[in-house]
Amino acid sequence: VTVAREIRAGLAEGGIVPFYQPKVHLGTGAIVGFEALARWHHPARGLLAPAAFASAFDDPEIGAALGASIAQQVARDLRSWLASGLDPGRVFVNLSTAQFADRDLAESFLAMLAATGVPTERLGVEVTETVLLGGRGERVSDVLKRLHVAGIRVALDDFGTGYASLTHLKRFPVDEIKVDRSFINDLTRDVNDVAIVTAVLQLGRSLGLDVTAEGVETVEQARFLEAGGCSFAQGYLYAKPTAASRIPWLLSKGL
Ligand code: G
Ligand code: G
Ligand code: MN
Ligand code: NA
Repeated sequence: VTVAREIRAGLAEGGIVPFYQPKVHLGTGAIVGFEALARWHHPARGLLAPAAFASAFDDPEIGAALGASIAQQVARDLRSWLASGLDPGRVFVNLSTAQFADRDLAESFLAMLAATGVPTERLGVEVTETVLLGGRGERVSDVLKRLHVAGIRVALDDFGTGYASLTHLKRFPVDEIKVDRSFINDLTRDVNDVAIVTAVLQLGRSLGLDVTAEGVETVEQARFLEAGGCSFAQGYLYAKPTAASRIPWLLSKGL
């Protein structure tokens, strides 16, 4: 069985779902939103993280359907939390290169939100530099602009791991940057990571972009980031990606 076929079956069975990792405000510790991260309840292999099916996101046959399914499920989860009077903040979904094959990606995304009854202020999208550089630069820029104008925030993911990052900040309508966790891991031990993260935080301040640090695992890392002016953080220090069914509980009790 090819992965694409298995994924198609997984989608049909509703077995590929978003988990949610909280994004917290470093100053207050409050949850300001979530990143949606796909998980696959595989019939034989159990709960799979994306590493086990990463190629599917960019599969020309199945990648777009996979992305659309995750976005649709996120919108439904958001609607249900909002209807219960909860404040989930803003939820970011990851967009893959395959999804940009559709020139009407922005319109489809916005129509899906409108049909589900979720305000655009509740959504964000994350794209990596790989997506920006994927050969559909004009299309990507155009789609992101339309989403941005409609009120959806755009985050540049894995910032610093690609190249020409600074050009991207000019060319694409980026609202925030996410510092890759490879720079956060050894932050309190490695002088190079300190220099890089400090520079990214300064860049964010100069350009008026919010910065989220990914992969924050220790209190020391969080303190360093907060002192450097970092706004938001995600990581195991706060919470792992969590099933949708547990989010109302998380939102009402706090971290
Ligand atoms: O959840 P985990 O840390 O294992 O995710 C690994 C990678 O898979 C991350 O880089 C993340 O961006 C990517 N990923 C997770 N869910 C999605 C998704 O719904 N769409 C896309 N395109 N990538 C995702
Ligand atoms: O590339 P992207 O940022 O979308 O990937 C997020 C991935 O990072 C997810 O697979 C998630 O499970 C993982 N992750 C989230 N927080 C932490 C953390 O604190 N430590 C580690 N090692 N991985 C994390
Ligand atoms: Mn991401
Ligand atoms: Na990332």
